[in-house]
Amino acid sequence: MHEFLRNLPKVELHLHIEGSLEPELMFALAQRNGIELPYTTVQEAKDAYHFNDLQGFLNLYFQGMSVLRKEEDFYDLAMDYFKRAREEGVVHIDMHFDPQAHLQRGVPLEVVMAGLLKAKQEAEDNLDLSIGMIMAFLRDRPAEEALHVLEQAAPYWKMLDSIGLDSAEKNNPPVKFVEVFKRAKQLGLVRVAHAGEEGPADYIKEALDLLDVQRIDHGVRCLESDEVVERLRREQIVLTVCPLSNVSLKVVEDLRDHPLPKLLAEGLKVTISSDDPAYFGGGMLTNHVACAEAFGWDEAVFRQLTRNAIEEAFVTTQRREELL
Ligand code: ES4
Ligand code: ZN
Repeated sequence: MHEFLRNLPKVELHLHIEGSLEPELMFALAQRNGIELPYTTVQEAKDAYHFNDLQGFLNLYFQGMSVLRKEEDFYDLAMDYFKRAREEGVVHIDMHFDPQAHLQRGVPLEVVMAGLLKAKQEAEDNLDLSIGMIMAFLRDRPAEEALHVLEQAAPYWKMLDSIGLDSAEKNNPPVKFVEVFKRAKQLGLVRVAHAGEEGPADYIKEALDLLDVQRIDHGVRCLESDEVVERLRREQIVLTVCPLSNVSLKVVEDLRDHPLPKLLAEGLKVTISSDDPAYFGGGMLTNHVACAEAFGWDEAVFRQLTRNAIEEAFVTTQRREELL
């Protein structure tokens, strides 16, 4: 099964590139940029990666990315992950990135975009890996700030596949971002949002109704509402489920208790992603292997999940045909 899963050409729809920053690279970039870290060794950093909830993780995630300052840092961050993912048999990645987390620290949008776009170009030219770009907004920051960043990103609109909504979900309902998503729609941008990870099933409904999103990131709490499940099934809205993330952030206690089998049994369009591989115990292959062990799925299940991801990935028609 491990060999099958390694060789399966996998498509990742839910990945925060800043969450792919491995401690080894974090230390190298800290040294390059003369930045002090709260850890003295790679092992000490890894030992700190135990979370009680999403906010506990976010604190370390924002701390970790403080080493990203220059264009080449963003390039190295992305290339490091792309190479690793390719070795695990990943053929496409839709990558979230968080401009506000960098703007806040005085890193210009141009620096972020230049580094990430260069890595995307190189991955597509040399690694046979296609990359989608999802510019995400931090939902625990004001909507006005998100709107401003969206306008500031005008030179990059045509290079974006979608906008997204991430960070602390509780008490930051989708409705807060209606204006931002309306503007994005007006600009012809696709929209996705995290919903139903730590937040209630209602947030999934809100994201669909008020933000007009094409995908729900996570969405596992949909099972708390028959109405939401029915809606997701009828419209075959894709859920980008991140199994090891859900265990790390205690959305579920143990992978064997994860609702993935239930979501599949409900006829929902499920996919598997890693979310923040450097923080949650591994990338796409590790997530797939963990699911095989926890749920006893056969090859056919993984083929179906991969087909779901290919159908929903931000790729050209030609690339989709190559992947199918
Ligand atoms: C995130 Cl809401 C959420 N979940 C996982 N990783 C993230 N990075 C930024 N927001
Ligand atoms: Zn996420």
